[in-house]
Amino acid sequence: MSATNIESKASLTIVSAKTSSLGEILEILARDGGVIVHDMLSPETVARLRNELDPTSKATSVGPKVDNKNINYFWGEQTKRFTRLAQRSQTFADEVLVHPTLIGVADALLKPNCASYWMNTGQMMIVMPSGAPQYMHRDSDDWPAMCSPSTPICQISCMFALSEFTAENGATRVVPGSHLWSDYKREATESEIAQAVMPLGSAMIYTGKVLHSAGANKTQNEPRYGMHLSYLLGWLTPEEAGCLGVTEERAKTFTKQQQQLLGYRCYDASDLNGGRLWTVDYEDVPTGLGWTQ
Ligand SMILES: O=C(O)CCC(=O)C(=O)O
Repeated sequence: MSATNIESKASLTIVSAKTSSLGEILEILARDGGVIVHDMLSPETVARLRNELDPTSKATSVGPKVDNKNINYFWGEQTKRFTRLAQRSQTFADEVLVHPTLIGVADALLKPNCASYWMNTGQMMIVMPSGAPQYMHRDSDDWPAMCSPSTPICQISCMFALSEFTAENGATRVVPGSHLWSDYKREATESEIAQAVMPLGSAMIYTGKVLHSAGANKTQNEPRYGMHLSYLLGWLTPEEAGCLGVTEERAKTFTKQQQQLLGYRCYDASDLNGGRLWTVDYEDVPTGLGWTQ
C-alpha cells in the first residue's frame, strides 16, 4: 500500500505494526527514509494519551514563546507545542517511549554508532486551522556536522497520528529518498513531496536525514494532533532536556530503559573504547543522586 500526494508522483509505503516485520520496515526506511506504519497504537491507547495530555493541550497557546522570527516560522504560528510528555502521561512513558517497533528501529540504526541512545524529544505538535506549511528541513540539521549524505544516521523520528492525518488538516509532508541525495542544499520540487495521510493510531517513522515539514491545516475547525518522538545517539545533546522535564520522584518509578531514554542514566561506552558521559559525582545518575533502589 502507499499514501500518494494527489498533486505529485511521490508516495510513502504503508505497512502495519501488526503484520509487518522489522526487516521490512528497515528495508523501506533504507530506500525511502520514511515509512507509514498502521496500528502502532490502539484507539484505546490514543484516547488515554489524548485524555492525559488534554489539560496541557488546552492550556497551551499557539505559536512560539521566543522572540526570533526564524524560530517562530519553524515552530508554526498556528501550532501548539509542548514537551515533558513522560511527566504528563503515564501512557506515553509506558506505551510510546518504549514502543517495541520504534526500539527495534533505533536498535538497528543507532546502536552501531553508540553504546546507548536517548530521547531527543517527545513533543505534541498540534497544528491548528489556518497555519502556513512549515519549511522543509531534516531533523539532523540540529547537529550540522552529522547531517550530510556521508555521515551515519544520528537520529530516528516518529510522528504519531493522535487524530486522523489528512491532506487538508496538515499531514506531515515528506520527500521520500531525500536522505540519499548527494546535495543536501537542494530544494524539493512539489512533485517530489508525499504526504503522510494516515488513520488515528498510525505513525510515520523517518530518519533524521529525510526532508519533511508539517503541512498547512486548511480546515475550518479540525486540529491535527501529532505526537513526535525521536531518539538520538547517546553522545549528542538532545533538543529536549529530558531529565529536567521529569521529576526525580517520578523517574524512580520508571524502568531502567525508561530512565536511560530520559537521561536518568549515564552514557557508558567504556567497554567500547569510548567515554562514560552524563555522570553525577562520576557515578551513574541514580547512584550519584543517592537513590537507594
Ligand atoms: O508537525 C509535523 O508534521 C512535522 C513537524 C516537524 O517536522 C518539526 O517541527 O520538526
